[in-house]
Amino acid sequence: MSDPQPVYLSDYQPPAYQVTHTELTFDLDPAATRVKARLLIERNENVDAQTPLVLNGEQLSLVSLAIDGTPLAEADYQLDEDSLRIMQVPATFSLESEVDIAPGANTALEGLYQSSGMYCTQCEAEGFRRITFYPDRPDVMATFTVTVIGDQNNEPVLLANGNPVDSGTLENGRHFVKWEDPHPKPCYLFALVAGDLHKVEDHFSTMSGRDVTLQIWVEKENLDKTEHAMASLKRSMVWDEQTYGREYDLDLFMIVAVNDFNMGAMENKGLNIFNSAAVLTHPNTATDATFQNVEGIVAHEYFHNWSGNRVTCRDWFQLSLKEGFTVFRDQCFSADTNSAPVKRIQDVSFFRTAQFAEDAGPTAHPVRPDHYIEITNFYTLTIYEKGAEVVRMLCNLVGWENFRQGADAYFERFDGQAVTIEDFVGCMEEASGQTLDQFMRWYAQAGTPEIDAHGEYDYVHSEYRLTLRQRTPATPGQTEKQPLHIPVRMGLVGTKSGQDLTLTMAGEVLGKDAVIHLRDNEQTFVFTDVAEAPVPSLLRDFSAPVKLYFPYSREELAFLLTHDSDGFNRWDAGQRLAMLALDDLIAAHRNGVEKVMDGRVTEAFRTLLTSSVSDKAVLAEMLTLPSEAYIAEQQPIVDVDAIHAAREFVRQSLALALRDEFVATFEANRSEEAYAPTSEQIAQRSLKNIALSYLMSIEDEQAIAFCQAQFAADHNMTDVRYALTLLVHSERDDVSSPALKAFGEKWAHDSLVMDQWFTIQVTRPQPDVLERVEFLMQHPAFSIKNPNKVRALVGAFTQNRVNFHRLDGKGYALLADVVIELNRLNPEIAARLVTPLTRWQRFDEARQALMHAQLERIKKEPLSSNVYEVVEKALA
Ligand code: B3K
Ligand code: ZN
Repeated sequence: MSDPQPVYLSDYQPPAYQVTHTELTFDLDPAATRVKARLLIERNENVDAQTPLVLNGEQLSLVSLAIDGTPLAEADYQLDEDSLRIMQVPATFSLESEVDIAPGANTALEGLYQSSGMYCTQCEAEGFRRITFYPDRPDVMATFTVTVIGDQNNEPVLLANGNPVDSGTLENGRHFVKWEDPHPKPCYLFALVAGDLHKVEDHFSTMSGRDVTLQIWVEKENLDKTEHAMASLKRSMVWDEQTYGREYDLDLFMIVAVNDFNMGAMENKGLNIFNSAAVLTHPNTATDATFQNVEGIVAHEYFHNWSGNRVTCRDWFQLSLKEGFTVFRDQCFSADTNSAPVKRIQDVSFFRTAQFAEDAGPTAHPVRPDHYIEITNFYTLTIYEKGAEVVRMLCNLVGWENFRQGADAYFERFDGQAVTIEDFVGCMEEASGQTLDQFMRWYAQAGTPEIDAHGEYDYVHSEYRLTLRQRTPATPGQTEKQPLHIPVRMGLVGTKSGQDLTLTMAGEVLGKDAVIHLRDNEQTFVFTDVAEAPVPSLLRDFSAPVKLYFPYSREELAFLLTHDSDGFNRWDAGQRLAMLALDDLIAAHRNGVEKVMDGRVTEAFRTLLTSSVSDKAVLAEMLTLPSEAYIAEQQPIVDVDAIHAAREFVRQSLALALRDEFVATFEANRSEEAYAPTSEQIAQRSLKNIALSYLMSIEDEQAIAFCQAQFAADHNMTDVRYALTLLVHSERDDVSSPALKAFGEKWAHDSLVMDQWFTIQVTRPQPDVLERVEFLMQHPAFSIKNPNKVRALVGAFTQNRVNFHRLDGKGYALLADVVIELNRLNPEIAARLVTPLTRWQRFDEARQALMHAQLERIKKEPLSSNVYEVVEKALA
């Protein structure tokens, strides 16, 4: 077997043939589903008549093949493992094919497969080629007519994209439904679902007064878990009309929940398919975080109807065209719907931890990659989240009015087309009159830019000189980096007044909050008429996805923590202050020196807890210390034990010093009110629970009693899960075990709750966790074939830093075992799961060797292209 080869963006060629209409008939059967396809095909202009027709096809068993009704002889075509080549075709013709596929044996969850007995599909990016022979590329867009035939008892519900146009009964207890989708679409947006499903139905009246039927299809026992998704869907529809002027375009919009799904959800035209974890909620089974996640994902998939479906990507290198833009849209929706500052803090906090790590590792790639082996490996934080940051910068650069005008032009001009990132940015250039050539480098250059900043106040001339220097570290395959256009939003906070000072540059008054543009490697910005010595507040609201270094003193950070007018930077000042203290403690731990708590952090926390920060959600974020993963990102060599010890020391010191304040905060925010996922309630619960977590870090009797009471009160899953986690993570087995057992017994029937039960126990800091993972992998509620279970148990374990990185290497070996098994069953999930091992270069020599050895062991296996690509990069 030869090694898989990369595909290059520079090799892009338009398709030689277009499919104008696609007719499919599925006769469902787990072992042999017969798929009949009739494709109306046209040769494109200027294509040589001798050009063969090449179709993709994998794992299909060909039954028959005909052109315009005439069967093809074997000599007329070539069939190999992944393609079908027909040597001679007319300029316009219909291609009829019949193939058999085996959805019951499909564990990769790509193409047509079965989940809990029902049939469903996942075609993005290249799954359609496992359904029928087809030009499986997004720049081939066709209208679809689909007939689904199934068993009346097992599959009473038969769904596909668009509108149902016919149905009826057939012989042998079979029946059919015929669907028509009038909007031309690429085949990655095709979907089919069949099974014993039940629906919740609602209606939406669009801005032009059309009635749209909304349906959420679930297994019967989940009918009471759909309310929040439905409400979120309706809010998304209103938001897209009001914010982007975009209306839904079919009479029916369906969401289906399936239990086995590789990702969160999929935006198939008119028939979104969701991982059940990303759509089902109930106050008793889902946490606040899940409620918010569901709202965001429902919105994201709905927004794709325009940013992705009506206007799609020319090729998969343009993936961020739809994903970055749509993440930006869903982030804005959630910010408008809930608390904007908290949404930004949470997004950036996650981004700086996870995307920065990706961008600094062996799989770093640009927002628009220029080559890939397996596109499935590129559904990454860089494509999604960094892509969204780039669109956000673009929006801020041109201003919302121009951005909206550019978006209107984009949707109108390219409706029904498959386009590129240049087409999108071009619309923004046109709308704003700005040239964005340098800005385009954000799409091409991988790695996180770093800005070194320093400032000087000149008392004599009342000037503040701010010097910014940028550099982007080399990334694999990209050693030379060019300067980027980095918008830095900033203010100067007067040290006497505590107020933002007016910014004047070259005689121009910019206001109290302004954006300066760093375009060169180094630039000095001179602010005049600065009446008092300022502390600069830089990169407000995280105005660019960069690392910004400024030599702040702890006093200056404490000052910004209370005085910065930018809520995001107030939070960030707190994080920076905590990081300085943590750095000292990590060093102390490593050197075996006694750890001493920095009193300035304690005082800052006291001020936060006692002054009335009005937004409780923001306060909860400010009281949250940087995560171990984030702290690790800041260290040259990651010392997992020192990081854990330092962070625990800070938590305990704060709890001891501010015990009364935490108790008061906890008690003041308890509530008997009926659960609702409102911003107010969520904020209050977060604040109460963060206080509780500090109290539990010292595990005194009162803290344990608080936790036990909250657990026993069983008021809602957010509070139950929080209390349970603290109890299970406690040192005391008499506290930990009974709660865990009670919860496991109570929720044995609920798969999504059992996922939480897995996660809670394998994220304990105590050293017995690895054995517990091995034990739980044999638990009846676990299945290696279900991605949610794998993530909840094995994925969660790899985030348990002290245990996964044990020095005997058993954590790494366990992960490698699972990756090797999943490589055969589900390559997409295997390739994602292996990520922590690919970061081996970040650790000490002993761990490096252990991780490297496991990667080598994986590499000896016959690998899927997915795992091959990741492991190959990690070992390069
Ligand atoms: N577009 C899908 C991605 C599915 C790809 C899986 N290989 C989800 C989303 O971004 O909405
Ligand atoms: Zn998406």
